[in-house]
Amino acid sequence: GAASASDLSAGTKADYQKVYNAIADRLEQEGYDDGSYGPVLVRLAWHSSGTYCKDTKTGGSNGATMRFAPESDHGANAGLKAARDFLEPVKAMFPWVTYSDLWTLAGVVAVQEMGGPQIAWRPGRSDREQEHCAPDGRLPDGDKEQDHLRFIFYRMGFNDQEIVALSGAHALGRCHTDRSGFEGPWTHSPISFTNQYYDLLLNEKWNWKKWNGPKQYIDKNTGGLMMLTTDMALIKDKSFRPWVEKYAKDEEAFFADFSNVFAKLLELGVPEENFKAAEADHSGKPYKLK
Ligand code: CCH
Repeated sequence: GAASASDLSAGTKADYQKVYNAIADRLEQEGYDDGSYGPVLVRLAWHSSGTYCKDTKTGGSNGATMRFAPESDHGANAGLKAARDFLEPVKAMFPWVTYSDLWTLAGVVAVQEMGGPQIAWRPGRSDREQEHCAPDGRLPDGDKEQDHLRFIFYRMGFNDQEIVALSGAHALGRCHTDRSGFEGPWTHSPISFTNQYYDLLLNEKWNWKKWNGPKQYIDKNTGGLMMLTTDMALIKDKSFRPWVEKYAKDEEAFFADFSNVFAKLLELGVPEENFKAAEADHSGKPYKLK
C-alpha cells in the first residue's frame, strides 16, 4: 500500500515507481523551453543537494529548504520556481512523498527519461523548516575559474574526476538571460543526455561573446552554443582535462561515472539511518526505478 506521512517505513519500490511514472508522464511539454522540463528538474535536484558542507554537515538534499526565502531568492536559484511548480501536482497526487525525496527523484527521472544512465536512488529524506535554509554562496558562479570549482565541490566532498563527471550534465538545458543572465544551450541536443558537452569543449573553437551581458563563450562555427568560464576551466586545468578527454571518447565511461556521482550528490547530508527507515524491507538498498 502507499506510504503515509505517519508511517515512513511503508514506502515500497512500487509506491515510488508510481511517483516516477507521474513525473515521467508530464516531462515533455510543448512550449516550455526545448520541449521538456527535464533539464530544469536536473538543476533543481542539483541545487537542492549541492549546498552541502562536509565539515559542518549543513545543507544538502535533506530538507528541500529552497521552498522558503531566503534560499529560494538566492541568485543561483533564479528560475527554479518553474521546476518546483511543475512538481506541485505530483506532490498533490502523492502527499506522502517528502519534497526532498520528490525533487531528487525528479532529477533521476529526468536524466533517465532523456536517455541517460540508470541512477540508483533511495527514499528517506525529511523536509525541514525555513530556519534550516542553506546560506547563500554555496553553489558555483559561472564567471569563475578552476580554483572556485575546487573550493565549491571539495566542500561537498567531491574530487577532480567527480567534478568533471558532474559537469557533463551541461549536455542538458540552456542558460536564460532572465535567470542567470547568460544565454544559450551548451549542446545541439539539450533534451538528450549525451557526452556531447565534452566533445564540444575540446573540438569547437570558442570565442568570447560580444554583447553587453555577462562574460561567456560562444562557438565560432554556429554562434548558437555557449560555454561558461567554469566550463572552459575544465580543459584549461591539467588535472581536469584528462577526464574531459576520456569522457569525450568514451560515452559508456561517462555514463557509468555520472551515474555514481549523481547518486552521491543526491544523498549529500542525508543520515544513512533515514534510508533504512524509509524502505519497507529496511535494507537501505537503492531502488532502480525505470
Ligand atoms: Fe549548471 N548551470 N552549473 N550544472 N545546470 C546552468 C544550467 C544548468 C553552473 C552554472 C549554470 C552543474 C554545474 C554548474 C545544470 C546542471 C548542472 C546555468 C543557467 C548556469 C549559469 C541557468 C539559467 O539561466 O537557467 C556552474 C557555474 C557549474 C559549476 O560546476 C552541475 C554539477 C549540474 C548537474 C549535475 C542543468 C541541467 C542546467 C540547465 C537548466 C535549464 O533550465 O535548462
